[in-house]
Amino acid sequence: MAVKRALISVSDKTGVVDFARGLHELGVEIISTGGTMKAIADAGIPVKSVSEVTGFPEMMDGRVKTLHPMIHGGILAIRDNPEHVKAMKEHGITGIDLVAVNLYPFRETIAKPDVTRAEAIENIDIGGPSMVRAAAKNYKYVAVVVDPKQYDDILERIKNDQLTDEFRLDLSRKAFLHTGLYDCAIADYLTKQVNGDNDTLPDIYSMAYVKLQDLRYGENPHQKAAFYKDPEATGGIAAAKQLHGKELSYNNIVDMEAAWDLACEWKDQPACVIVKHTNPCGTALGSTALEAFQRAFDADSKSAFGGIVAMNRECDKETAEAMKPIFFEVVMAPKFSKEAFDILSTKRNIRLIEVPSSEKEELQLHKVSGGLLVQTPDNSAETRKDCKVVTDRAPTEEEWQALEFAWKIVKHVKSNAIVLTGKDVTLGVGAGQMNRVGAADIAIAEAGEKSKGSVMSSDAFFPFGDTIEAAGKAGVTAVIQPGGSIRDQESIDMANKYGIAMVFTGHRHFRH
Ligand code: 93A
Repeated sequence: MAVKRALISVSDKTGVVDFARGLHELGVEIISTGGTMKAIADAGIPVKSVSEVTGFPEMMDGRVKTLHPMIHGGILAIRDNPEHVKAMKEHGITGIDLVAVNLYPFRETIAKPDVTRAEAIENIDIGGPSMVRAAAKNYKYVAVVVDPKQYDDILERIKNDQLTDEFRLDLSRKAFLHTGLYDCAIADYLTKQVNGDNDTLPDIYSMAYVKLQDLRYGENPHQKAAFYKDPEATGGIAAAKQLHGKELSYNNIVDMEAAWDLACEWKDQPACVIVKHTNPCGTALGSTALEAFQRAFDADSKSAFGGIVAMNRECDKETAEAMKPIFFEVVMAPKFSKEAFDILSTKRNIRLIEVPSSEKEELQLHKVSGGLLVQTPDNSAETRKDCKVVTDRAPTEEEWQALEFAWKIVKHVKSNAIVLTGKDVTLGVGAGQMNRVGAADIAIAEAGEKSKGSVMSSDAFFPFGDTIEAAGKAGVTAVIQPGGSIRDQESIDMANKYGIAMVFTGHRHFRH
């Protein structure tokens, strides 16, 4: 497709002068709006103002610049439709073959701390999206460019007559996505304006996620899958950087989320988590990253095989050396030292992932057929201050530390969840059982001899005294649980019988 005339109107002026120069050198006539035109003209490149084309000045603070039949007729006309050609002739409309537009910086504006609603509204672009959508609709005759990163490719293609139908269709797709996401950002902002701080979730949940990559397959090889990203997100798993290893699988990413979430529970001390099938099989704190890793691994070295490791501290040389002989699918850390990278990257089957920290609270989504469940994250984090001692004996200082540690972990284990720990290392984890005493039996069996002197956490209350009985027989000395069962007294009596110190948190942490 030959390009004779281009309209350039951009808020982000990155690369626009070079692009205009390139177009000019290829013999393309350029028309442009105020600020863009100035940038191009200042560089000595010939450019015509939109006002000259429309016969109208830009008016109303620029709200009306390009919204005119001389512009939209030039973009939308079907070039080989006699009626359209006649209309163009009659009204002196000249065709526009290329539209390069990027929009008023709405997202950047609302991200500013003290932005007013008026300022945000003024930054809603109307003329820009209209041109982008018009050009995208008429992709058979018009090329639409919304991203400065595309400029060089476009110039190259014009030069080599490679602005093919297929390529313009792809530009059109990108353009509609661009305006669509822009409108979603506006709708989200306005939803927050309407709801204020009243904590309600939006009436309409708009999912504006863009594909990050196709995955080889889903949970199983016969399922198709892809990974999508919130274009606004700067942290979290979707923003993680893979430094080494094979492509991540669907299950890897699910497990990475679980592991990273738990590792981020501790800020002041090195922590390490090893996850299998979304449940932590080993979690530990240490004075160094190495110590935390070794203890998390030793907690259940059998299950750790092929696991996902997440650490809340840089992966250093010593930790990498300790990890090297063991098969892990993924190792995640905020950073890998150069030595650690050199050591682990000799292994072909390990994936090394750096995860940027993310403070943003995201809603949690769960798809059901024909609908979507949305909830705020489970971010309540009870400490001993929130707890009520319900037994004759109160926990010792050592037991309190262990209970707080165990309570943080049980929140990240599938319900029904029972976790046995020491002061800063897990001893047994019972996950995803259909009855609570069953989960306890698994955790106790896993801990073996180490269950003597351990503490136990439970994600929800005990409906009967049987779990505490099992714990007492196994040598558990303290228990943390939400409380709230009509038969709480049965569990309290049982705890007193075994000399167990038990505390209620008042909050449960189901994870289904
Ligand atoms: O205010 S608008 O919604 N009305 C318009 O008619 C219009 N035409 C272009 N915004 C409009 N634009 C936008 O102006 C473009 O999308 C672009 O972001 C910006 C470029 O303005 P300038 O060239 O003056 O910097």
